[in-house]
Amino acid sequence: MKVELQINNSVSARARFVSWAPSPCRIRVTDPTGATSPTTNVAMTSVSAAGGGVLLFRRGATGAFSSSLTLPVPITGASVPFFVAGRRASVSNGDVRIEARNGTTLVGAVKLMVRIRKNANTLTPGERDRFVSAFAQLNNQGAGRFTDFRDMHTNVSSPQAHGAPGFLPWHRAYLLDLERELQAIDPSVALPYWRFDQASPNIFTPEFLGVSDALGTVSFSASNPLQFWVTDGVPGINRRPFFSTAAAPPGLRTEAQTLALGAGYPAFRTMEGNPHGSAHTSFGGSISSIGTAARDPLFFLLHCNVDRLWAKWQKQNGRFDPAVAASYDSNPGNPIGHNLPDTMWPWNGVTGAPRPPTAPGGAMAASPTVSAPGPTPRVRSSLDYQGVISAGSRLGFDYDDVRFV
Ligand SMILES: [Cu+2]
Repeated sequence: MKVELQINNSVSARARFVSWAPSPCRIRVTDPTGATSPTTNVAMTSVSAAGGGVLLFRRGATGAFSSSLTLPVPITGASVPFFVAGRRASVSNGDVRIEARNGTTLVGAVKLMVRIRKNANTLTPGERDRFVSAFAQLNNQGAGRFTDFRDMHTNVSSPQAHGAPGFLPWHRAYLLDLERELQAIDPSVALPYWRFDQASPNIFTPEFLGVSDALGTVSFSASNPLQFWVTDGVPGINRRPFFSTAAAPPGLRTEAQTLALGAGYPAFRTMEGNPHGSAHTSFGGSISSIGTAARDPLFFLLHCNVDRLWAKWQKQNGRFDPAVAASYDSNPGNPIGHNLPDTMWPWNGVTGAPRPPTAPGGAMAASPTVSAPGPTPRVRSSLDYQGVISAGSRLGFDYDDVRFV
């Protein structure tokens, strides 16, 4: 007997990535040879490489998870649904597998990755190098697709993304679009975050995001492909920290202070000023101004932490549901692009006032693992990123310290 395991309801190897939020999966018999009854029990377990990912299973869309799952599977070839969730994050692609057994006989197996956004300061050298390599390839010395991401975040487009409640939803979509492009280059990559309220000395190294001299010129090790970074036709990165990179920048709200801003979104979104803005202006150089910030790869790690803080606040206060008033700031005076039903620029392709004159980059990148938010995300598409309210809203990413259960 043989079975086929479909992760994220797909036979594609590109879909064999899970996070904390459960992934819909299917099992079916592809070869019934040796089966003695119309339905046969198949037991699935999670088998980890050393230090690798760990999986949990459950049969339905609700209920408790467990470390193994036995399902009755018809030998006709009809599919049986189940769910898989990450329990421990992977460090490399395929470092955990599902083994399916009929009795003691192995009848199927697939390798997966529990792909999770992690603290950049604690990445393994392998995780760090794969991220840096994918990011450098996306930039391709100034000739790559990264140009679109740089052009999405400018002074002209700023009102689409800043100074109003859509700040957090817009940047969540922006990071997701970028991360999906990185994953198209290397599917094992997840965007890491810079916890700017903690010392993160391992980020500001020659092997990772580089070391700044007194003028702000960032240098890299000979093996770091970010040494070839080019934006707006200008080689290199200018970043001048006003703090010791062995410590955290001073004057920023800590995570606890940020989460304590309030249980309603209007109070929480004041974090756009501090810590978000304060993190940007703890440097001189491009990252300190909206119009140029996206020239610096560090920008995306900074914003990943901003997004993580929002995720953590959502989890703490139960703020995933766009229909619950406290999940958002639905002021009737919000500008276009900042109301829950509004489509977001540039993915909507809309140009001309009150939208910017151009819409770089086209539609939101598709994912092999999830269908949301679709090519034209709306503000509300960003809220239920784990699929807590509606499983179909799951965006396919998770943070190491923001669990599903
Ligand atoms: Cu921004």
